[in-house]
Amino acid sequence: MSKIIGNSLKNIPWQEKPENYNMPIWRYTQNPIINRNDIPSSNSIFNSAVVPFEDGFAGVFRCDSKCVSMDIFAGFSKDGIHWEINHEPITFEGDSEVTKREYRYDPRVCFIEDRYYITWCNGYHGPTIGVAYTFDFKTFHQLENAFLPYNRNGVLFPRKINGNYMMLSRPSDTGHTPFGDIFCSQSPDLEYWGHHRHVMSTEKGDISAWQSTKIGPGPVPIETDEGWLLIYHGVINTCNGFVYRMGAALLDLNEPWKVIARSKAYVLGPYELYECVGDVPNVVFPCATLTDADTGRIAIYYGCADTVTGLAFTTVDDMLKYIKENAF
Ligand code: BMA
Repeated sequence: MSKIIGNSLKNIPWQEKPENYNMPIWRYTQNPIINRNDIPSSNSIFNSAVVPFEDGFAGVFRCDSKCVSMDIFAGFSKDGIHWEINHEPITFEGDSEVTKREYRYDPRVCFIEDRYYITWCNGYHGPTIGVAYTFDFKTFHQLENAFLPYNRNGVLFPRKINGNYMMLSRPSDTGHTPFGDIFCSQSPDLEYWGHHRHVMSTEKGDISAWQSTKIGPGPVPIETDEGWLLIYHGVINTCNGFVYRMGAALLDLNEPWKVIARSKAYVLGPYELYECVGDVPNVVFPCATLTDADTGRIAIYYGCADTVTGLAFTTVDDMLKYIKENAF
C-alpha cells in the first residue's frame, strides 16, 4: 500500500471505481460539474483549481468571457461538486506595474504554511507566471512574476524542500507553442527564482507518442511515501491539431527534478463527448487535486475541451501501480 503524506479530508468528493474498469482514473458520473455559462459573462469555464477551505472548498476558476477575454475568478463550494463562482474577476493588490492585466488563465492554487498561493499564466509582454497569495479568497496580494516571458504552467510544491520554495513550469513561446519540457526552479522567498533544473522532456519515439509535442505540469504535486506524484498534460500534434491527455510520473522527494518513474501510457484521454467536443476539441487539462491521506483517495479537477470543468477520481495505489507497470 502506498501512502499520501498530508491531511485527511473526510468530505473529499468521491465515487467508487466502476466494476471491470481497467484505467487508473474514472470520471464522475454527473460530469461536467461546471458548465460553460455558469456565470452570466462566461463563454467557458475550465482549467480551474480548488482547495479545501474552511468547512468546504474554495477555488480559482478560468472563465473566458463572451468577448473571449481570459480571466480568473474566485468560487466557493460546500461539497466540491456544486460551485458558486463570483461574477467579477479577481483583482489584485500590489505593485501597479505587476498587477496591470493583459490576460490571466490556467490558475493553480497551493496551500503553503499559512496561506493559499495562486499561480497562473499571466500576460506581461508575453505569457509568464503570475504569483499571488490570499488568506480568505477575498483579498489577493500579487507578488512579482516568477520568470521572464515566455513561460506557462507554473505549479508550486506544497512545502519548502531543503529550505526553498519549488516551482515546476514549462518555458514556451508567444503562441501555441509546438515544443515544451518541464523544469523545476527554486526560490528562498517566492520572488527570486533560480537553480533551474530540467525534469522531463517530450518523448519523440513511438513508445509514448501521446506526449511527443509538449508536456506541462498539472496539479500541485502530491507527496507520497515513495515520491512526489505528478499528474501532467502531454500533447501530440495530429492532422487535426493538438490532442491533450493526462500523464503521471513519480519525482524524488528531495530532488524533485529527478524522475523515479514515468508512465508511457496516458492515465486519462479525451473519450467522452464533453472532452472531445467544445471550443478546442480533444482536450483534458488537469489543474487541481484534492487528497485524503486516510484513504489514499484523489479527486482530480480538469478542463474539458476548453469549455467545461470535469471531476475524476483515483487513489494513490491505483496511480503508483499504473506508473510502475507502464514505466519506461
Ligand atoms: C494550452 C493552454 C490551455 C488550453 C490548451 C488547449 O496551450 O492555452 O489553456 O487548455 O492549450 O487549447
